Amino acid sequence: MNDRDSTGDVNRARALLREATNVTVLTGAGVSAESGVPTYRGAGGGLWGGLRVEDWATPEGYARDRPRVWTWYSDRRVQLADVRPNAAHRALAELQRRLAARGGRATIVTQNIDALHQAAGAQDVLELHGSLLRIRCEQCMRREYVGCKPLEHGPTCPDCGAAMRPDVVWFGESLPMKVWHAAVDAAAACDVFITAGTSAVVYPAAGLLDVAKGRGARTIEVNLEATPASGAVDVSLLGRAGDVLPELLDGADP
Ligand code: BV8
Ligand code: ZN
Repeated sequence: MNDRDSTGDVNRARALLREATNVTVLTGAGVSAESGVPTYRGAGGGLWGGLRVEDWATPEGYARDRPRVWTWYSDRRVQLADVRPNAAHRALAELQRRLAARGGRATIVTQNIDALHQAAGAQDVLELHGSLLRIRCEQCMRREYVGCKPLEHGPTCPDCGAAMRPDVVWFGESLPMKVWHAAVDAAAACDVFITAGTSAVVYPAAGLLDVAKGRGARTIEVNLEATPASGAVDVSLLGRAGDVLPELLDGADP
């Protein structure tokens, strides 16, 4: 258990969840860290296969060296075959079930591209930055599920013949609009907004906290360390997401 000196904060967060009927959760790489997926920055953050995300997860990086970027995503995809959801993912899927059982709703909005929320049983996950497990056509946007299989270079689109690419949002690229609008709606409609395992530096995702606060939601952060969001939330819980999130569900039904 964490050596947090304020279990009172956990009780406050639990009380907020108990009274909530509509919860929105924004997750980042820290929620998958305990599954062994490296984070991008912050505590324990690392490079991906020696490549800086900001240099290579960009249209310029792709134009510079398509095969290298395909191999980079292929390696990350193949690694996912041995990765399982952790207690944090399972707790959020359970939170969805418990809220649904009492006529409420919990929406999971993730920046992660590892599909681990879905693997843990979460429903209707909003993937702001796409997914490692899909590729899409550069022209007609046809999407294909490829799972964890290695793909050293992109196939061509069966519909229009154009090149396919990883179905991942790169820096400087806009987010999938339908997903983004659904995420903004979920942040605007919730009673409680939880931001978990994110360094809160990548926008527009990090701005969802402000949308929720602006509409009067109470806010909770779960992270190993302080982030730019910490000063703005009602309750900041320092600890591992795999410990803290299940703790929020412990005991009384939130
Ligand atoms: C957009 C997919 C506009 C790729 C990612 C200059 C030029 C261009 C753009 C910008 C610019 N300045 C700002 C921008 C906007 C830019 C941005 O925000 N940049 C940042 C770096 C300043 N954003 C964009 O470009 C976005 N698009 O703005 O479009 C636009 C509009 C219209 C038309 C055209 C354009 C697109 C952003 C998406 C980029 N793609 N990934 C890939 O992964 O290969 S972002 C990348 O960072 C990941 O997706 C990741 O999800 C995201 C955020 O990182 P986190 O999830 O927070 O992970 P991180 O490692 O940072 O932190 C982990 C946290 O967990 C830490 O706090 C750590 O303490 C904690 N932790 C660790 N272990 C645990 C834990 N917590 C709890 N428990 C643990 N066990
Ligand atoms: Zn196509």
